[in-house]
Amino acid sequence: MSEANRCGPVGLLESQGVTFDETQKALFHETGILCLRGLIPRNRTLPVKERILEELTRLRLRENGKWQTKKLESVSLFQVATKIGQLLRHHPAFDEVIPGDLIRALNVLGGCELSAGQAHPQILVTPPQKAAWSIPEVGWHVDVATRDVIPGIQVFVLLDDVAPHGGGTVAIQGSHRARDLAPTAERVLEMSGKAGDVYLMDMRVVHAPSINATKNARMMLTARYLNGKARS
Ligand SMILES: O=C(O)CCC(=O)C(=O)O
Repeated sequence: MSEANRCGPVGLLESQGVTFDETQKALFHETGILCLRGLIPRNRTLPVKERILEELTRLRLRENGKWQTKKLESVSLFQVATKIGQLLRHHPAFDEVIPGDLIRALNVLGGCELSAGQAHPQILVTPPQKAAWSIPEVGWHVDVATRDVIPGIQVFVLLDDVAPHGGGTVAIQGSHRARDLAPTAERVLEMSGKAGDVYLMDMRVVHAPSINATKNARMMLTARYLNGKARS
């Protein structure tokens, strides 16, 4: 498995804005993915995690701090996060997580003007699944079909620590250039790390949900920023 730690130096949330150095730009163009460790402070991720836990309690997916996942039993392991995402109510705190400075810096990284693809970010939650982790055999996809120019950049924020095999989104490095790359252990990058870490992904990169084989819920937030000039 490709170590997420290898995907780039710590990102900088400077008062004058987020900047990418040449190494980070080269890594993004080569692999289609860039990791910015510790970009977002905990005082932005923690309130969102708390709102999600409240929502899960309202939905009776959690009771007295324990998961109640019986009602999800008919849902495939790889569809659980999508199902929970549909049930969760939006909270304004979700809109406050991704800093404006990062969104502006995406234009530089993508080399084009990007704009939000959705009204609000999407929440990705996977409860512990009591299943063995392996590289997924199903679920690999791209969200847009455009191949010739970068169609957009998807931002993934870890709202809580996500351990390896803890349900983080998996992505095939280099698949923005060659879509048919097989998901081998060397190529597949698991979006794991600490709360506040951010992954940026060229939207041509083939990616998939993965099993959460740990005892902690996977909590991430994602938003897509689209290149208006790209056509599917
Ligand atoms: O991590 C996941 O649950 C899947 C995320 C995904 O496929 C997407 O956001 O397009």
